[in-house]
Amino acid sequence: MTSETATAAGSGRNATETFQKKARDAAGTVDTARVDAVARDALSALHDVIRRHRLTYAEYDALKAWLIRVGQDGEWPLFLDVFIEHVVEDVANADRKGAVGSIEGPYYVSGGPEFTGEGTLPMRDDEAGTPFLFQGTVTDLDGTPIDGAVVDFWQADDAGYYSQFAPGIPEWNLRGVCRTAADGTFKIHTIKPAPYMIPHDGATGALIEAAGWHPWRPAHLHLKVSAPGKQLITSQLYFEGGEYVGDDVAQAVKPDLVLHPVPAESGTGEQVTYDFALDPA
Ligand code: MBD
Ligand code: FE
Repeated sequence: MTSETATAAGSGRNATETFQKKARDAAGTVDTARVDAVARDALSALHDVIRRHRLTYAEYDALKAWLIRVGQDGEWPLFLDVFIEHVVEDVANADRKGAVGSIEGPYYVSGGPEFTGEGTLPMRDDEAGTPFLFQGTVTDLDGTPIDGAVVDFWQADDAGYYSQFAPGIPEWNLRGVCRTAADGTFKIHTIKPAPYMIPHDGATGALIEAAGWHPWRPAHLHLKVSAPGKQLITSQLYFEGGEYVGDDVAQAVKPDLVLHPVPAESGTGEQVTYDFALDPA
């Protein structure tokens, strides 16, 4: 154990820095008419909520204090990805014919350790959790396997912590990039994650508690699947019968994303086969 403990502000700071590195180039690309239309409607929706609920000054001040705290805790990535991103994802991927998407969330890092065909994610010698083989084939929409497609994979550990966002975990723990073999297949050896409580000792948790909601997400795997000439898909996978599959705080579960694992052929742990068909770019 390290002396540092995982805190919402700690993971929030890392998530904010990670996003700022990734998003620097996106600033300034939105045109004036679009900002006018969207910002006007967003504000007008909020004005309507204030009128309908007859918001008091005390409530307005509580909101202001809370918004300030979200920033101070570095929790804008967490709050937005938990409560807003699922709708953005639905809109963005509505026209796809292939693999079903889900939200990215705040804890993706590019540049994970790479392997081809089959490999084991970096993990500690005593990594807790049921051994789990996640395998499948990446194809185009016609079902033709894609050689060298990329399955970029990340997940929380058995205690619900992500490497690089909680302290004391090896840098690339439970993260990795698998290139498919010539026949389009991938085999990723990992552990089965546990249900996951989003960091809740910060501003996002304060809202959840004040509203009487819960901070849980079902156990999930994260991935980005891509290949040259194809659209990258960002998704998540869940486990049949898992707690919170029907009640995800981030509303990011879809029926097609629920896995049905079976006992592993190796005799140890579980395995599942899940295929991805990629839409053309
Ligand atoms: C997560 O692990 C996650 O996947 C999302 C969407 C939000 C917070 C934490
Ligand atoms: Fe997650």
